Amino acid sequence: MWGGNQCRVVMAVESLSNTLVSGSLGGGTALMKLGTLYFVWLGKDADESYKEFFIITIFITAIAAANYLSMALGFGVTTLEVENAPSFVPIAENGAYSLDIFWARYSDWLFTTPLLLLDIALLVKASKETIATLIGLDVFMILTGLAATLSQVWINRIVWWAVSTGALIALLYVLAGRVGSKAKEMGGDAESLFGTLRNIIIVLWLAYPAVWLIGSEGAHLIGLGPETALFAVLDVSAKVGFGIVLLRSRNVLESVTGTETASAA
Ligand code: RET
Repeated sequence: MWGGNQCRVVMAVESLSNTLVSGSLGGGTALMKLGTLYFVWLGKDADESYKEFFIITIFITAIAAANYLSMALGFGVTTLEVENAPSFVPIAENGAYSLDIFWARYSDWLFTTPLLLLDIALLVKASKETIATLIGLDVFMILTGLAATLSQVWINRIVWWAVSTGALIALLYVLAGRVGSKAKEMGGDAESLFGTLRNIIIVLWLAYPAVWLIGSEGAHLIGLGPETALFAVLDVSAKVGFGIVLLRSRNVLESVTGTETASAA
């Protein structure tokens, strides 16, 4: 049995973790909302020819703000019983534990990750086939990631995680390969803006499966508090950071869409 002191330490750690969870969700909501307002303001005098980039990016942060709000208010959360966990999962007792799942992450990512890819694909005027391939792989990645998160037998969680990670690697391969060569054809500022956005995607997106694996959804090496904070930093950087880089490059958007009018004429 635990003594009073140990009990107090556990309670202190728990309340610290709860603070980190609610702080990250509240902070995430606020930053996504601010990002949305900033993009609306930036786009107020955007030309029709490149307005689509503003519309897509505003939806990305607005959808994320709504999903973050739902998690912060406790709506986008559910509890799951996991069994047959290996002994290195610290919270498992006889292989079983109950897990808080933020399903609203997936309803966020299901819509916002395709929109991010659409932004970068439209920038280099990728073909419809390439856009369909990217978005198909992306939706497959998020839905198999959801299967990982909702699986109740521990090893199945890891199997689905591996399937989802395979889709992410294929997606990044298409982005760097096929979409990259389209960017090379365009050259100039468009190519270098593409390079920056592609690097943001490669670095940040690869961190998601890593956080999932070490976090509460995988091996539970870090608790729900740090995991929620890490996801919030990744989400804000991958959406608001990405949007700032893209939408503040108005001259590039102008030149990309300007060429389109010229070549159509
Ligand atoms: C999961 C778990 C299973 C394995 C993989 C994942 C990848 C998620 C990614 C999410 C990207 C989200 C973004 C949000 C924008 O803010 C589902 C975590 C591969 C890549 C960019």
